[in-house]
Amino acid sequence: MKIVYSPRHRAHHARQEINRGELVPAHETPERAEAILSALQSAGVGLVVPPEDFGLDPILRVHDAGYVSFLQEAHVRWTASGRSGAAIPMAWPARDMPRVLRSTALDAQLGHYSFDIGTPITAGTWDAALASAHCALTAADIVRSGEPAAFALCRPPGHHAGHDYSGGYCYLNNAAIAAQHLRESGQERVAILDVDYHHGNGTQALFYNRADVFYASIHGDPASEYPYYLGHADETGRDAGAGHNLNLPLPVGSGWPEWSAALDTALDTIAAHAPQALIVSLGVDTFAGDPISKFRLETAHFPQIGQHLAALELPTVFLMEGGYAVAAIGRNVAGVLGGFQQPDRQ
Ligand code: 6XA
Ligand code: ZN
Repeated sequence: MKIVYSPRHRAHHARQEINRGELVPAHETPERAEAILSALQSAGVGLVVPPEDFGLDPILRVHDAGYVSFLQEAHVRWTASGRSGAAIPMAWPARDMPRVLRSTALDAQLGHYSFDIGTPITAGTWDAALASAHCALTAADIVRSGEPAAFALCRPPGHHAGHDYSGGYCYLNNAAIAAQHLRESGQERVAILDVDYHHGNGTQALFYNRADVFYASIHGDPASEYPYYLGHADETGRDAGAGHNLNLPLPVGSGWPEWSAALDTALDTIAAHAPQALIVSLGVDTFAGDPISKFRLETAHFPQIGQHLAALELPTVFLMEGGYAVAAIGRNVAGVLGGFQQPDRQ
C-alpha cells in the first residue's frame, strides 16, 4: 500500500513537555516518524508518495476558522511579545467563567484554544500540522480512487484535537478531516476505528451527534488514563448520532486476550453499521514497552491487528496517531500494515 509522507513534519519539534509534574524531554518527536518511515521502507510495505496540497478548505470543514487562524499566528505573536521557545498555554476558563473569548491577550487565547499543556506551538507547528492533515487527505483520495488501503504517516497526530482546540500533542484532527472529506466525496457512511492507547476525544466530539460517521475506540479507561474527561463506555452518541459511538475502555495492564476481544467487538459493530470506508487511527502506544502507556501488547500482536482489520474487507485509510517506544515503533507499525496486506502469511 502507498505510504503518504512529508518531511515537513520535522518543522514541529518541541524539546520538552511537562509529564507527571516534571519537565522532561518531549515524547512526541520527529524521530518517531523517521523510524516508522525507515521500517516501512525496509519491510517493503509500499511506495512512499508526498501529500497533495488541498489548501485550507477541507480543514475548515472540521475546524473553527478562528482556531485555524490562531494556530497560524500564535508562535509569531509569542516571539513578538519577547518570549522564546514554544508557545504554551497556562490559564483556562473554569466552568463559571464565560466560554466566549473576550480578551485579546495571547495567554487567554492559548487557553481558550486548548485543553491541556501538552500542545506547545513552535515556529514550524502550523506548517507540520497542515502537511499532516494533507497526508491524511491524500491517503483518503488514494483509497477513494480504488486502492484497497493507504497509510498516512501523520505527524503531529490528531485524535485529541477538537473543533476549536488542541490537546495531547494534536492540533488538527487528521482522522476527522479525512472522514469528512470521504463523506463529501460520495461515501455515505464512514467508520473510524481508533486503536491508540488514548481515547480520541476530539474525533468522538466532532461526530457525536452524527449518524454518518461511526466512531469506535479501544483505550485505557479514562477513569485513570488521559484524556480523563471523555471515553467512558456509556458515551454512545447524541441526537442523530445516538448509537453511533462505541467506547471500549480497558483497565490498565490489559494484554492481547482482553484487547483482541475488544477489537472483535469493535469490528462486529462496525460491520453492522455497513460503512463504505474505514479510517484507522493507528496508535501503537498499546505496546508493552511504551513509556507513557499501560497496555501489554507485544510486537508479535501487531500483525494480528492488521489481519483482523483486513477481515472487514473495507477500503481502509490508516493514519498515524501515538506510539513513543521509538526503537520499536517502526516494526510495530510495519507489523499492522504487513498483517493487513498479507493476512494469510503472518
Ligand atoms: C498527556 C498524554 C498525551 C497522550 C498523547 C497520545 N501528556 N495520544 O499518545 O494518543
Ligand atoms: Zn496515544
